[in-house]
Amino acid sequence: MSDHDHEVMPPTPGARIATFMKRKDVSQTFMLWIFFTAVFVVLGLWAYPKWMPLVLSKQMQSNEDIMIWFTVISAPIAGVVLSIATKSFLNMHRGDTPPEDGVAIRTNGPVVIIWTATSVLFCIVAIVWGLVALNTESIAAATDAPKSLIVDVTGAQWAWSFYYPAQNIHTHTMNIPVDQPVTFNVISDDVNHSFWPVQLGVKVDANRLVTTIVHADPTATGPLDIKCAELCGLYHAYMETSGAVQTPADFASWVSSIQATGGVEQ
Ligand SMILES: [Cu+2]
Repeated sequence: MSDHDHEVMPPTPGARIATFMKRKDVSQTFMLWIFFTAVFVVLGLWAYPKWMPLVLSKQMQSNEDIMIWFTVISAPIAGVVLSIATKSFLNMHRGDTPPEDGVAIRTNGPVVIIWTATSVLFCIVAIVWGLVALNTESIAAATDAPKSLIVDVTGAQWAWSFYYPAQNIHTHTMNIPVDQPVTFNVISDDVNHSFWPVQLGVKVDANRLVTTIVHADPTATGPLDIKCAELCGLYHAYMETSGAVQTPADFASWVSSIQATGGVEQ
């Protein structure tokens, strides 16, 4: 005999919900839902900013914001799935006679409408958010171009190299000054790579014969990890170098120290 057999349908939707919520399995699942939702909200708002890489640019800040808010928005949904799964697991039946299935909800009009509409809404928010960010970024890149520091980035199996045309220096580490927009002209000498200065929050393909351009606005000083984000052969995992977002004075002395040794970083 399952619980459902003795249920008498109350007359109004409000009374039906109240009866539904009084069921022990439902109230326990509800408490689990609150718990898991809270866990994910705390994870998004408190743990992510501690776990993610340093934020050294506007772009990295907006990446982090998106990660945090999407985690918070999806927390109740992950919570529903986990709470039902946990409750089902704890209730698991032992023995030869499985209980009857519960009432199907796939034919329940309001439930289907609510979950479809909610999913559509989330997708639209994500698409609009992404397109607005992309467009804002393109406008900023064009507006900032005249005052940007230019860095020509070359990927080759398996190292990055940099050329600063205005300063006429060749380097294998990449320093840039804070509070000045920077434009990276990225190309490859051989196979496809992907230029990824982690703490700047930008990542762009490095292709042979075609220059790809990416733009960043450094907002804080700190160390940079520069990696390849496209599987490019045997030593792909070791295709990394370092650098820093520096104060303008530190950047200027780094540049002149390289110019003093013939324009090539030792
Ligand atoms: Cu690579």
